[in-house]
Amino acid sequence: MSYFPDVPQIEFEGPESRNPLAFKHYNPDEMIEGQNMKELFRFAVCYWHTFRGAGSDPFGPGTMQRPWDDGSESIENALKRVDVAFEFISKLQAPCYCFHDRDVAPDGETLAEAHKNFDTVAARLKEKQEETGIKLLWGTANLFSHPRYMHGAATSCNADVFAYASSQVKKCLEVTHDLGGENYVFWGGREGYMNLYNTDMQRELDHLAKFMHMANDYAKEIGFTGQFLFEPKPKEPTKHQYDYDAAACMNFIRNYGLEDVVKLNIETNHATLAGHTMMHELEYARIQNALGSIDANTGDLLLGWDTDQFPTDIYLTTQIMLVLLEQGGLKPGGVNFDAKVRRESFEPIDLFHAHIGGMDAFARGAKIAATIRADNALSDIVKERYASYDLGIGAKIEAGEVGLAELESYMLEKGEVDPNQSGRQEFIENLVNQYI
Ligand code: XLS
Ligand code: NI
Ligand code: NI
Repeated sequence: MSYFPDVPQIEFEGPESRNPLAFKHYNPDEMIEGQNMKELFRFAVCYWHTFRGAGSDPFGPGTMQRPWDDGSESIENALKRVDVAFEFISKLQAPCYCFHDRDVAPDGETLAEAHKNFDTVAARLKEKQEETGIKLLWGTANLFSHPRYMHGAATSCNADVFAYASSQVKKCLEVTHDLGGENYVFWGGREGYMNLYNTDMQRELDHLAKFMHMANDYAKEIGFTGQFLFEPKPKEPTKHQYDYDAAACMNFIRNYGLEDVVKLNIETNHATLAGHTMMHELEYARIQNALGSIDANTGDLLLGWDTDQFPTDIYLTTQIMLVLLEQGGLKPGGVNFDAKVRRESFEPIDLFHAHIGGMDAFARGAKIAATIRADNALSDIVKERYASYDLGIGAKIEAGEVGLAELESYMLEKGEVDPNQSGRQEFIENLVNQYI
C-alpha cells in the first residue's frame, strides 16, 4: 500500500536536472570536508508540521488535503499516519525524524490513557524504524497545547501543572530512549509571562531549572545518554519568553549549573524574531561549545511572526554552513526541518517539493561554504584584522601579562594609537557574492 503512489524515491540527479522530484545538490554520498552529506546534515522531518499541520491560521480553518487522514484522534488514524510518515521520509532519503508526544499519539481522557496511546504508537514507530533504518533525531513533549498549560508548564503558578508536565517528560524520555532517540528537546512553549504584576519571576525560573535537573536525573536513571537541547524563542506565545535567545538561554543554563547537561537547538525564525541573524545565534552558541542541533526554517522579511517557512535562501544556508563546518557538523544533533508548507500549498506533493528544496538549499550552502573555507577567503581577512593581538602589546593583553598601569605607560610613551584599517565590509560582501 502506497500513500504517495505517484512519487518515486527521490534521487540525486545533479544541477542540470529539471526534474522537480530529484535532488540537484543534495547527494547523500558526496563528501564535504571529510564527511558525507548524509552524516553532515543528518536531515530530519518533523512530525508536527508535516504530518499534523492542517494549514489553519487565526483567520480560518485548515486547507490541507491529506487523503489518508480521517481527521479523527483515533489510534487507527495515528497508526496509519506512522506508515504515511515512514513512506514519506524513506522516499525523501531523510535519515531522521522528530516528534512531540502528542503529534504521534492521541492524548487521553486520563494521563494513564495518554501514556497507553503513546506506547501503542511508539511500538509501531519502532517497527518502522527497524524496517527502514530511519532514526529518531529527537523527541519532545508538547507542554503548551492543552488548556492546563495556559500559565506555562514548568513555570506555571499551579504546582499540579508542574507535576503533570513532569509526568509527560518522564514518559517521553522513556519512549525517546526506547526508540534510540539521540537528543531530547525542551522548547519552552508557554514558559514566560505576560505581566509582572502577577508573576514571581525568580520562582518561575527556579522551577524551570528544577524541571531540567529532574529530567537529567531521570535520564541517568534509565540510561538515556542522548543530548538535552534547549530551544530559544523570543516571543509567541508569551510576551517575555524565558528562553528569549541563545544568550538568555546560556545565562539560564550557567546560572543553574546545567552547562554539562544542556546544549542549544537553534531555529532560524526564532533567531530573526529575536532581532538576530541565524548566523549570530549559531556562532554565539558554537564558541561556547553549546551548539547542539538546528531547526531549519526561515521567517518572512515582511511578516513579523514565526511563519516557519522552508529555507530556500542560499545566502542563509551558506552562512549557516560556514558555522556548522567550523564546528565539524552537529552530531549527535542534526538539521531538523521545523517548517511547514504554506496554507495555499495544500497538496501532498507540496510536502515533497518543500523538503527537496530545503535539502538542496543546504547542500548548496555547504558546497559554497566549503569553497570559501578552502580558499581561506574569510578566515584570512579575520586573522589579519586582529593581527595587532598576535604580537607586542596585544599578545601581552591576551596573555594577561599587563594591567591598566602597564597599558598607560605603553601609551604615554607611544603617544597615539597605530592607525585603524578599513573594515572593508562592501569588499567582503562582494567577495562572498563571487562564491554564491
Ligand atoms: C515552536 C518550536 C517547536 C519546537 C519543538 O515554535 O519551534 O516546534 O521546535 O517543541
Ligand atoms: Ni523548533
Ligand atoms: Ni518556530
